[in-house]
Amino acid sequence: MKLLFIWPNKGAFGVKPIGISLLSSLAKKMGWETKLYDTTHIDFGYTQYTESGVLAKIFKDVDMTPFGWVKTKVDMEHELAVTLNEYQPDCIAVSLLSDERFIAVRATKVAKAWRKDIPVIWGGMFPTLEPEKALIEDGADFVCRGEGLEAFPEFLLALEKKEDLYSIKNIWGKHRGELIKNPTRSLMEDIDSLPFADWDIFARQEYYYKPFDGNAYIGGDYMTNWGCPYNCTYCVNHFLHKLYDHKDKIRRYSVERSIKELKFLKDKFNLQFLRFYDEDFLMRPTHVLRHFSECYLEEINLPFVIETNPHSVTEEKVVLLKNMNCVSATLAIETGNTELRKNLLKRVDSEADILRAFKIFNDNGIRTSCFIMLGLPFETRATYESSIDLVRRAGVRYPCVNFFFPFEQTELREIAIKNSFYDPEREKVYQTDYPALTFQSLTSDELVQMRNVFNLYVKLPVIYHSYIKRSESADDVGKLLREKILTIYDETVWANDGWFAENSKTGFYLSELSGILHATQKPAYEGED
Ligand code: B12
Ligand code: SF4
Repeated sequence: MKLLFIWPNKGAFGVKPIGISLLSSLAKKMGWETKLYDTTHIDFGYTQYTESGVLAKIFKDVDMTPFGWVKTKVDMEHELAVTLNEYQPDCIAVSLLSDERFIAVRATKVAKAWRKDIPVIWGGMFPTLEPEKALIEDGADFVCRGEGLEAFPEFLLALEKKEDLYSIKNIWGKHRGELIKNPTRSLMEDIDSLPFADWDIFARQEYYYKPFDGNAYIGGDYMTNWGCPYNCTYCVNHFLHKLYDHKDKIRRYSVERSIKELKFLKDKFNLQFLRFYDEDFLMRPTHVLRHFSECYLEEINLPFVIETNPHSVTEEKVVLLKNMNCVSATLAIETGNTELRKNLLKRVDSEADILRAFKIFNDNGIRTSCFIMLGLPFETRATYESSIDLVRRAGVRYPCVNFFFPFEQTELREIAIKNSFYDPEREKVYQTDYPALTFQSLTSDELVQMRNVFNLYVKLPVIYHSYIKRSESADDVGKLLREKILTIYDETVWANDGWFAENSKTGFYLSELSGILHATQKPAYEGED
């Protein structure tokens, strides 16, 4: 039997989704042949994250084209139809997040036009959150609601044996015009029993190469801790807690299993770098991290990056990370405004936790990054300035600021709609560089400029701030000033690994900026002829 995975990827390069890797491995274990069709290489007309990130000084400009990071205009419908004809699958498995829905709908139409009776099953975050929309509006025949680790193999087995497809827990379907909603099963307990990730289906280099600090590395994608117990209002986790009746515990691969799998992947794919996707890498007892750290150092010893919550950071854990070759940690700050962070976002970490956590990472020489969401409900110029202020005080080396998007089934989406910041009738696709919400006191164009200069305010001394502010206006003077400020940024911040370093040219920079401002300013009175 043949299974075609479709990953309707809108943006990400350098990634091998863990869900597809595991499901493909499980299917192969059952004797199915698998193949992947994905849209990573297709230009759908959206600004790429890396492009807008370079503009906003979030990333260094690394030429990734030699590693296959190239998007082109492709007729997806034609390309997928060719794949279907050549491969002749028995089932189509689409894995998608919310912002990939529009591509998934197009791909599903192609599949159903190719063969009306081909079973198309959707899984991943969007169908988990909105199964009815996926089935009724989007054309999926089946949906996996929640975890697929046990449900999907059962589904494939039923398909293979031509048995009942409509009474499998987690799988919803349409049968003779009726919606079949099966109950949710508990999460799989023994995740150690899963087969190793199947990366053979990721056959091209663009899934592997990742840029880091100006260079490109062959990278691996891995997750050791599964889940997060918190309930931030903008995140899917509070929905997932309800879905699993609050019985979803944090699951974790044993140290032995992780190390064995990482060693296998490292050797097979010549890995040079690892990215851990645990929502909070440090959410584990210190003794467990110590054991992992020792084994990792001995068997794997690749540089790696993590994400963690300021709440979980301790000096002892960070020292262990440093010893095991952790090169970067990203921590969420989201907003510098305490009221918004605590009461609107319901984050558990305080400002003191944030300041303490960054200090520990900085003191131990691990590169830091943070997430900031701009354009949150109730955002104002003042809340924006408090974010700049907190990121400055925390000493974040590479701040990463993106726009907030109100994803389905989140509490913050409801708040955004109720307070007229977001119109669900005009649903947009998530873009890092354009606000999804609208505000009375800030225009979308102003917000775009605010994102683009966020890091300039954070990194450059206050003496430059009035020029940065003036450069937020996209008139001729603003554009010239911005150009100059970006050069100053390159010479004082990028050249010093993300930390501002005074150089002998400060006086020169300031006189240039002042020159631009004054040369282009019209005199108040030009005299009479
Ligand atoms: C790794 C990760 C990424 C990676 C890889 C993304 C990917 N395509 O896999 C990268 C860095 C690229 C990424 C980017 C983004 N991400 Co992200 N990411 C994650 C993270 C931390 C882990 C995902 C993961 O691998 N989980 C482990 C695997 C095993 O689970 P899974 O993928 O869900 O798959 C299981 C089931 O869903 C199901 N399943 C999945 N597919 C299928 C298919 C079929 C046929 C079946 C039957 C079952 C099935 O079975 C699998 C096994 O149980 C999640 C958080 C989370 N809790 O999931 C956020 C998360 C998925 N990301 C999110 C977001 C918002 C983003 C970004 C928009 C962020 C940004 N600022 O740019 C971008 C979007 C880019 C994109 N469209 O790919 C949101 C998604 C919200 C939503 N409604 O879609 C999440 C849930 C974070 C959150 N807490 O809100 N992300
Ligand atoms: S801490 Fe992160 S992963 Fe956990 S609920 Fe909050 S946003 Fe989601």
